[in-house]
Amino acid sequence: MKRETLSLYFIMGSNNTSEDPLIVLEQAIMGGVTCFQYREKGSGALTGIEKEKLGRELMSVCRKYQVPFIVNDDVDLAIKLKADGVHTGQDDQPLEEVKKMIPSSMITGVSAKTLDEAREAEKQGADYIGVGPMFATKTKEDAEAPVGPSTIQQLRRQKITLPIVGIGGIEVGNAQQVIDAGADGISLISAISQAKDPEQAARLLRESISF
Ligand code: 3NM
Repeated sequence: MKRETLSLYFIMGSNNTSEDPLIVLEQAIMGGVTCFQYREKGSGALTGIEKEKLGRELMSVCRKYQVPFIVNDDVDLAIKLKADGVHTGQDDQPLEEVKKMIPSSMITGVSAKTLDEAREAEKQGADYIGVGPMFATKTKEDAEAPVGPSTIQQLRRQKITLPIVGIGGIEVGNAQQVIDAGADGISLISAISQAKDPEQAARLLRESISF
């Protein structure tokens, strides 16, 4: 995948916003979001047919603007929707198994924050890794302590060349630190999903980083 696709990577599920997620996503894309992940997790998250329906609708917004649509964790849903990609965590199905289930064209992302995890992701053919939490976050209920941008710097020093996105607590004021550490992009939920004006929030985030 092109590294630029990861530059402003927006993640959202129905419980990350009090507005209509379809409108939030469209506005975010207008503001410059380059990649989207559908992450339906945590309290009040949709399941079953409702989860699928919202996924389908969000994907059609992405398609309209040719922004890749990636499904978090739910490999079956990614396959069913013909999503552009799937993102898995360390506690989810191993990428090796996921790869056997999905079309070879599908983008695969993995959460990895240690050198071993990053090397394993690379070995198993991940297209990118997500490293976090960069900073304190209230969005993920089971988030661990922040590891900071220096973690990305260390992975780069250890010759991890995979595309990397930083995640967790990223906002306008700290985004460039993540890029300076060696990331190809910033991924975030609340800085856009909770913003009064998601389009403007996305634009300011995009403008706050340079490579
Ligand atoms: N994963 P916000 S942190 C989904 O560290 C997620 O792997 C994380 O939300 C990780 O941008 C996180 O609102 C939450 O902080 C990101």
